[in-house]
Amino acid sequence: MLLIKFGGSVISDKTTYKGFREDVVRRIAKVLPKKDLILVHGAGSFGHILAEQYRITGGFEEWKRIGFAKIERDMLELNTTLVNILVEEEIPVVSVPPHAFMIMGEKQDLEVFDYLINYGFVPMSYGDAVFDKNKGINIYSGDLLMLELAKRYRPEKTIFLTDVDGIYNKPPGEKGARVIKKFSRNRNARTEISVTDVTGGMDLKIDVMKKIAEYSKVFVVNGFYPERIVDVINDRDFIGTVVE
Ligand code: IP8
Repeated sequence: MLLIKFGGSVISDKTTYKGFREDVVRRIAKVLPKKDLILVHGAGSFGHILAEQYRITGGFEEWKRIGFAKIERDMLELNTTLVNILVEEEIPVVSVPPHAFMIMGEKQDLEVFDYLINYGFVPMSYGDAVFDKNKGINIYSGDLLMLELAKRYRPEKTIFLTDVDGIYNKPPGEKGARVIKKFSRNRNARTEISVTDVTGGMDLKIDVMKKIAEYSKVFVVNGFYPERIVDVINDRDFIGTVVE
């Protein structure tokens, strides 16, 4: 079993509201296996811009209602666009929208994933605007969903597709920045990479990856080079980071 997350910055241009990277997604779709696969995608500019504008993580207030509705709509649009491309490649993807199966702060019911997997489908879920037991509404990050799925299905490999070459020792682009090939889950390093994700950015991501590494081998690979996914799948030397 393979668990893959399409990072929001891979599938969308994070600076342009709903800027979709169709060419990138099509190239990735061509190298994905057609079974024993669970997919999750991030929100990118289909979710984070409005989530910040409407301060969704701050909980429910009347004025946020339309913002919440717009995020739900935009995430469904992004998800459907992805599903279309993957189904064109003959991958039997079935969409599982988080707002319909989970409430934050409550036990989540992942049983539908069991059915999908047992019947050979490829479940595709995502980071979403969801209901929250305490705050009313909230944002559920695809990274946290990755953790739940890794715990439940113990995939052999978990791959995070990002817009950089892996986990760096310092922000990519800075002098001396290099990709860390093996990142130990016991390592305490903090990155200084600044991102505007409402769901916590790179530090939270690394924390989640370290937790997932308890259940699965975790890889961080640049999604703009799909051949690197093929290398990881085939146990070949690859450009990226392994968290173990
Ligand atoms: O991009 C965030 O999911 P993520 C979901 O996986 C929204 O952190 C709607 C902002």
